Amino acid sequence: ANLRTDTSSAQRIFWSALDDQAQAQTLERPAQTVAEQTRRTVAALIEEVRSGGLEALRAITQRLDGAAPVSFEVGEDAFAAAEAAIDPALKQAMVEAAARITAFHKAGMAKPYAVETAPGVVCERMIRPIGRVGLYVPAGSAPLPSTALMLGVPAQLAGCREVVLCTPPRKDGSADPAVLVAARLTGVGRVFVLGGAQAIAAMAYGAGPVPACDKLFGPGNSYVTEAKQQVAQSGAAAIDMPAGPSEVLVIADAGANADFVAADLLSQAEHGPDSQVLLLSDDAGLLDRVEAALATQLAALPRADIARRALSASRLVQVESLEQAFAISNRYAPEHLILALREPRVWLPKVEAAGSVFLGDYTPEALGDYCSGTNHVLPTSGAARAYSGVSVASFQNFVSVQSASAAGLLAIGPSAVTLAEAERLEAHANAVRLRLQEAAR
Ligand code: HSO
Ligand code: ZN
Repeated sequence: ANLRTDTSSAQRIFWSALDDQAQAQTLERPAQTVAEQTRRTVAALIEEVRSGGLEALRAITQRLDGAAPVSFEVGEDAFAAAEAAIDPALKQAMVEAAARITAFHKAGMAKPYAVETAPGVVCERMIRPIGRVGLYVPAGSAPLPSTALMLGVPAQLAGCREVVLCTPPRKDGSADPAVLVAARLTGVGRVFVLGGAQAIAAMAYGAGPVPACDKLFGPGNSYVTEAKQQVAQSGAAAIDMPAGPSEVLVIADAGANADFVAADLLSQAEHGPDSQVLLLSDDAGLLDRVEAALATQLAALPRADIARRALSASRLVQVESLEQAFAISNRYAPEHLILALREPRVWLPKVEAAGSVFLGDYTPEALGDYCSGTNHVLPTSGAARAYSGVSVASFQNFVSVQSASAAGLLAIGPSAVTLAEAERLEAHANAVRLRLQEAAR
């Protein structure tokens, strides 16, 4: 049941032929354990930035990126040069994507509300932007200006007072021009050409020109992810969500287009060798066709090496029914879930846990990655069971407010006294009793 044709193709699996343990193994993400070495390296970098400030940022950047900028902050001239340098078609595509991301995220914004919970007792919830936020836009194997849009737009809609962005330097020490244009488009205030764990440390603690931020957002390599984890743990800054390698799960029926499905699997696989790709289908023929299409399409990809490595750890699973496929998907809780089904919307109620769902043959994940309007910063590694993708709410605090009149206190105060007495918290009871006496007079 566990056929492996060659190292460049995904494993073929018959779900029902597997015992419980093998099924669990099939859905396991590769070990996410951070090497002790990585943990220590990151801790040392954070400490170096904390104690050394600007000088430390220079020394680390010289050491790791091979360039020592005098100033890490991107100036007006660099923004202007970036505007001039990028293809107008790219600029236009980013403008349109930003507009759609804005439209979708704005429609989903929470509203403040007030409820009278008893006569004379009003409870409210007000919304405040998180003051200072730090966005990280990776540029490892490829710069991701789309990530600047995905983080910048909701930060702007939330109205954060200060939005800073860090992105790693290119070989010549400058930032990717498209990332700079994307940052400007979304109203990011300050951009620093600074990458890796040192950027996360700088945004968490403040270092050199980089201000300390309340919350940090964005994807990154294992050092960035570990640094976010460490600054969050120490209480220096909050973070958006736990992060792991990107992943997609496709559920396809017999009528699915094998070329489309293969292309979607490969678009995830090309992100990195550790990307997760799963295909579930109740049709063996479809799985055969996708397997063939994978081989053909893979050969023509510039990032074939990366995609091949990701594919070798990926799985094509034959299921007995689409119901079974949804049960497996919910258990796996994928970051991206593509429903390559004839009636995808009919199946949608079955989805219990997923970061973002793509319905039907004409909604590739790549649309959501760039420009449908949804966010592409999403929970990975099964976090979708309890975490949601980035939204405006990720950049806001929700503050509750209550106010009671004398009548309101008389109405609910006795309950508070009873509860306080049950908990043997006499001062609590007194705080209410004193006022009850006063209000009753
Ligand atoms: N699929 C990635 C996002 C991305 N794709 C950016 C292309 N650029 C993680 O959701
Ligand atoms: Zn992608």
